[in-house]
Amino acid sequence: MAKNTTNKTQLIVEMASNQEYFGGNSWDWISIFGNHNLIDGGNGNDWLGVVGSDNTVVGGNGDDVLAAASMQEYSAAENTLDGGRGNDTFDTFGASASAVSGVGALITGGLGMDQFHLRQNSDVMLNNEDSYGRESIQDGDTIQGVFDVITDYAAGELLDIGVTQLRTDPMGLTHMWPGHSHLTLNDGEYALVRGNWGGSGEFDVASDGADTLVVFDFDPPQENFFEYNGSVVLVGVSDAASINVGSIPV
Ligand SMILES: [Ca+2]
Ligand SMILES: [Ca+2]
Ligand SMILES: [Ca+2]
Repeated sequence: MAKNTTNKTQLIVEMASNQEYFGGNSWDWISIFGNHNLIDGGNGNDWLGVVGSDNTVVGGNGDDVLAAASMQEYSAAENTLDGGRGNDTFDTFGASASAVSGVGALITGGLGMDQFHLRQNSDVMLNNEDSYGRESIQDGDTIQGVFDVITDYAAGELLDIGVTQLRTDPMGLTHMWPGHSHLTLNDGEYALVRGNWGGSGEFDVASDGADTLVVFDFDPPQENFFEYNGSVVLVGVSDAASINVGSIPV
């Protein structure tokens, strides 16, 4: 399909893979279930959603909603969301299998005051064996998980992660043999970890790092050995005071 310059609203809901969809100048609703697709909303305030992996969603001009849900059981979703100009809203959902790492949604807000509603859950853990037996994380540890990533988070943009209680104590560890430890938060807490994002599903803990990883426990209470956690990398964000955690009004 070629670029779309019509002014007619399109409503598209399809199962597809390896396809391209282009919205026109009006508002469009495009919702695709499948992998390796391109969805470009064009101008207007569009609603664009994908369920699957390796999809690219482009909002373009307008105040768009871009949503990505993972449906995979064994791999990270690796969807790319690009909001473009306008005050865009991003939604992520999904859960990954145990011990999987990678990127859930790679998000670029673009121009405007964007907001982020993130509910991607994964097995967030330390994968360096020397963490075994320690009480908490420290510089030099490597956190692994399926991270959402915001490449251009700007100070004050609203981050809705389902919890609002900042943990000020160091995160605890639940040790699992062989050689890894799960990050442990109380239900309803989030924590900020400074470090350096490795470009995929690894984050190196360093108190003078260039990036911040937000880890959050938005699950209903579970009394298992360990819980999955949400996680989002804020690339290039090192000032905790610039991070605005709250709730997007519905
Ligand atoms: Ca459009
Ligand atoms: Ca936009
Ligand atoms: Ca934007």
